[in-house]
Amino acid sequence: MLFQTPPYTLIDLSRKNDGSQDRAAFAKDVAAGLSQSPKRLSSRYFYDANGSRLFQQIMALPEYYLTRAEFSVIQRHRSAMVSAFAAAGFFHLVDLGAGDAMKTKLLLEELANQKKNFDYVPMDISGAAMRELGDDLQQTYPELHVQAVVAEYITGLKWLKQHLTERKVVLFLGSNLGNFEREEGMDFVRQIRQHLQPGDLFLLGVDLAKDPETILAAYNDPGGVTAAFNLNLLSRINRELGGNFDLEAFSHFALYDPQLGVMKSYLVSRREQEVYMEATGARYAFAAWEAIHTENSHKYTLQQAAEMGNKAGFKLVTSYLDENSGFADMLFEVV
Ligand code: AVI
Repeated sequence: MLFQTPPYTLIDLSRKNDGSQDRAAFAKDVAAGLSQSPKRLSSRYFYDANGSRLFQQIMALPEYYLTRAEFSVIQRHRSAMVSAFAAAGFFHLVDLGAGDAMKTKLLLEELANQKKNFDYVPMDISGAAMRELGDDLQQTYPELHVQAVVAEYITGLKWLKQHLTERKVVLFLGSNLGNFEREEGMDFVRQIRQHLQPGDLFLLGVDLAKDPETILAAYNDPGGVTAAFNLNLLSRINRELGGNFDLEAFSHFALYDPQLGVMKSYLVSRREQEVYMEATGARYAFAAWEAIHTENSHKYTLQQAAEMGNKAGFKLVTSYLDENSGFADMLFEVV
């Protein structure tokens, strides 16, 4: 579906339903996750309106270094990044999971200053975010050609391959790769590669392995914003699936495994209890101190991330780092 709103175009490839299919899939996943041992819930359900608002608050926390670090990477290296992107003339700048494009705007500004020849293709599952971004860019860069795509990653990548024939520079920023399991992350990078052509570029945001205390603090802030973000998953089940979770009876628990390089988040049941969910008509039993695993945030060494890119069919061009060498935007080229 195409909506012409000059000068930006909104391409909506999202699955159209009244929400009942999404609710049924959510209920099925929750029921499966709470019935297995150990229990788990997927972090992809964090991001309803409330969860997205809490994530915005997390990004502003002093302990959550990731967003500032990547911002600093782009600020320090934007001139070199833009020169690398535009070295072979016109390109499509594709922004996977663009959201409000807070960090990408630094690159857009630099591209505009250097008068580079490109167009911008933000992609996100949130239609509201893409409309807001389109309107916003229309004000700031009335000359910029923007095609905002509302789609899940793979649908968006397919559209890209079919509809955009010129050279592409794909951004996947924000350490979003870290929320995939290692194998899934590898598969995802491979999928990106399969939708690109030799000469295309891929800029990947990677939170690097560092002092475990620094990482742990980022996911365990004393003000409890991360705890509220994690617990919102239970509130969401209450709101959307008719659950009766008592939020006081669960607590957020986070731990970092420095050998595996993974930050793990849990919700721990503070007592023996049963929770009922209208959507399934079933009860789920919790022993005292039984935990639900809710999120993994994988950290990478530069070497691990480079290897992943190589295995997927990319060649590492360079790694742009922040001043503490704690976060990298790694530039790969399709070979
Ligand atoms: C979205 N993602 C990269 C965040 C992360 O760091 O794993 C989500 C998050 N979870 C807790 N705090 C932030």
